[in-house]
This record gives sequence, structure tokens and C-alpha cells, in this order.
Amino acid sequence: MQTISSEIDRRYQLSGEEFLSEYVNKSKPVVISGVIQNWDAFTKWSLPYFQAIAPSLKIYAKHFNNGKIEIENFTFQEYADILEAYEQGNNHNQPPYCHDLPLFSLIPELVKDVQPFALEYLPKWYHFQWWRYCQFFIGPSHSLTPLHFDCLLTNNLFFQIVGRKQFTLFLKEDSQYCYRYNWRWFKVDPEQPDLEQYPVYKNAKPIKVIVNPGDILYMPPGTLHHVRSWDKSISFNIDWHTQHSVLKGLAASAKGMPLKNVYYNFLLALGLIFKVPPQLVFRFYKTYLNYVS
Ligand SMILES: O=C(O)CCC(=O)C(=O)O
Ligand SMILES: [Fe+2]
Repeated sequence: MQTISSEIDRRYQLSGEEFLSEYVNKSKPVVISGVIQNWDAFTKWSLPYFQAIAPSLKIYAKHFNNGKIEIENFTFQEYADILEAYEQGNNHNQPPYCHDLPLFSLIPELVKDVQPFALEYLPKWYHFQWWRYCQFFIGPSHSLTPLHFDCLLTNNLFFQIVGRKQFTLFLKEDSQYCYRYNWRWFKVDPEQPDLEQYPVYKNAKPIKVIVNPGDILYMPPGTLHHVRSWDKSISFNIDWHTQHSVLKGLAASAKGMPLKNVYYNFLLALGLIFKVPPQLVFRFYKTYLNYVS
């Protein structure tokens, strides 16, 4: 029988230096609290708020269907209506999940709601307009992101604003037990693992983490994650490389990383290693934010 461990550090007001030496440099996940709880986002953000400041903005949401991703377009109003009907029990079909949306670029006004930002955790190269690298996740209760790792093998800082989410993490060494396909997706369902079909999964060590509003979750490059929303939820992340991780990302081209991903890692290497300014790199990198893989 597998032991479900909850072994992850929870650190209050972790400093930038401690974060780097104790977590990033050791490839160790951590939940950080006590850093962002005063952001205006916690009192302001909701779908009606987004709708009010960007009434004509079109957003997209994803259906994850047995390894396939289908996209549907909405206004915030349409999406809010579907979510509300679902939460009230008037519609039993799981609504699609608004997933990987670069909302700060679409509504720059939102950046002022996340001040002061946790810049001490990011390499200096990202400080210039850091918000351009963020992706949002907005969805109803029970939304699911199936098991995967982030496709450029970046570090991930994940900010939970509204609602709670349950992450099931596996360190990258466990990927051999989880049946990988399409570069970054995994066939095992950690909520209901089928050990007959996927027998070596018994060796994997899932780490369950509940992420609450105000928490920041750090996932090192290659961490597998399966994410279940407990509530209606708003979150965003920032994927970022260090000099070390971008080189490892580039080396993964020999391990089957798709060429397009290698291209984006090459751009980030130009910035992080050869000090090409972020304004120039971003001109080419920005298509990554709409890249469905
Ligand atoms: O919140 C989610 O559902 C998915 C988050 C995720 O996969 C990420 O931040 O990379
Ligand atoms: Fe992810």
C-alpha cells in the first residue's frame, strides 16, 4: 500500500536568500506563507470584477479529454454564468477550465492588485515587467489539471488567490513510475491509480499539498503535478529559469523535448546567460504564452 505523504516544508516569510539556498538550489518544493496576504487581489478579484474592467475581452477555456485538449471561447460574463449555474447545481456538466491565460498582459490594470510583488524570489533578469510571464488559472470547483510537468522544465511559483487547490506532486525522479506520453503528460491518475495497468506506479511517492488563498507554492523544474480545485478558484503562476535550469532545459532536447520548446529555452538562455535584454527576448518569447502543448 502506498503511503500518502504530506512531506513538504511550509515556511512563513521566507527570505529570498533562504529560498534560493534551501529550495531552488536543492530542487525542493515549498509552500511559502505570510508574504502576499496584503495584496488587494484578495479582496477585489472575482469574475464580475474582471468583467467590469474588461467588458469586451474574450477568454478561452480548456476541456481536458483523455489526453486531448479542446478550447472554447467566452466573455467573462458568459464564463461567470456557466460557473455560477454549475456551483448552484443547475448544470451538472463540469465546465471547461480557463487555463494558462496571460491575464496581466490582457488587463495590465490588474498588476497593481498584486503589490508588492514577491520579486525577491526571482532572478534579476525577470524583474523588468515580470508580470508578462504570468499565466492565470480560473475555474469552478472540481476543476482538474491532469498529471504533467511544465514543458520548458522551468521553476514555478504558484500564487493562490481565491479558493483552495489540492496539488499531488512527484519529484522528477518519480516520472519513471508514472507512464509519460506526449513529452510532459502522464497516464497515471493519482486520485485513482490503476495498478493493474500501471504496476510500477507502486514505487512512486506522491506528495499531497493543499494550497490556500495567500499561499505561494514553489515547484522545482520537472516536478510532476496533478491539480484538483476544491473550490471556485483564481490562481496564477510564473514560470522562470535560472542559468542552471535553462541549461538543463536545453540539454533536454536530447531527451525528446519538442523543438518548439527548445526554441523558447534558447531565447531564455540568451537572456539569462548572454544578458540579452528582456525587452528584446520577450518580443520572440511572447508566443509561448498562447502555446498549447
Ligand atoms: O492550477 C492548476 O490547475 C494547474 C497549475 C499548473 O499546472 C501550473 O502552475 O503549472
Ligand atoms: Fe503545470
